Amino acid sequence: MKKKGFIFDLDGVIVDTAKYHYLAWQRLAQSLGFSFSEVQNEELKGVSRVRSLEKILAWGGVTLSETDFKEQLHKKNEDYLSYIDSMSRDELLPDVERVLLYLKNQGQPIALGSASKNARLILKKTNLFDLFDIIVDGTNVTKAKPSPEVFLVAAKQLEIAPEACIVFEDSVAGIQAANTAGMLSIGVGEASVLGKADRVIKNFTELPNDQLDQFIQS
Ligand code: B16
Ligand code: MG
Repeated sequence: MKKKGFIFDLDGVIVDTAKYHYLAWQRLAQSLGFSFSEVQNEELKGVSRVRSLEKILAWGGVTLSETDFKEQLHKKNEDYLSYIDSMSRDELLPDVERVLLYLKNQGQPIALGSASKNARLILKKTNLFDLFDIIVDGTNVTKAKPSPEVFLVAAKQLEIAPEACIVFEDSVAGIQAANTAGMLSIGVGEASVLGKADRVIKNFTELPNDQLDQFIQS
């Protein structure tokens, strides 16, 4: 059996947490006296916590001292974690567990490639932790997406060549990262947003097991 490296983003691909990041950031912006649009929010997906706050403050024309910046980061994460706290397995995105289990049963290497520092917590909460051979998250990388670092580190740890890796991503920055890494990029979401991906699916119901077999054999 051939082996491919299957690399999954977390927020917006495995769990429906992108909406919680949005709510928490929006609440933070409003507390500073402005708001931002859903279109702008697309630019925050896959982007690190620090970089996200820098972008939001620039949109609102707000400057903070280093201490206040750190405090806002902390507050945002506390707010986000309060949503995560009441999250259940119902928030797994459609068919993602079927895909993970099928790949696992086929002996395919599986990695997480996420910008989130909360990734391990969320995987444990949703009982998916053990399905991953490798986890690379915001605590393991120095360069955020669109740098390919997170996916290249995952490929290296899986011991699979980048050209034999398939990345599932919901963010523009993540698709760019996968493309730069020389991997097959599968966008999960809207084709109008993820046009640079090699292929776009709305969700995993569009990837039946025979399509996964084709990825493995290709
Ligand atoms: P945290 P992903 C990313 O996760 C999110 O898309 C992005 O919105 C978030 O700012 C980033 O993680 C950092 O997350 O604040 O939990 O460390 O999509 O790369 O799995
Ligand atoms: Mg994501």
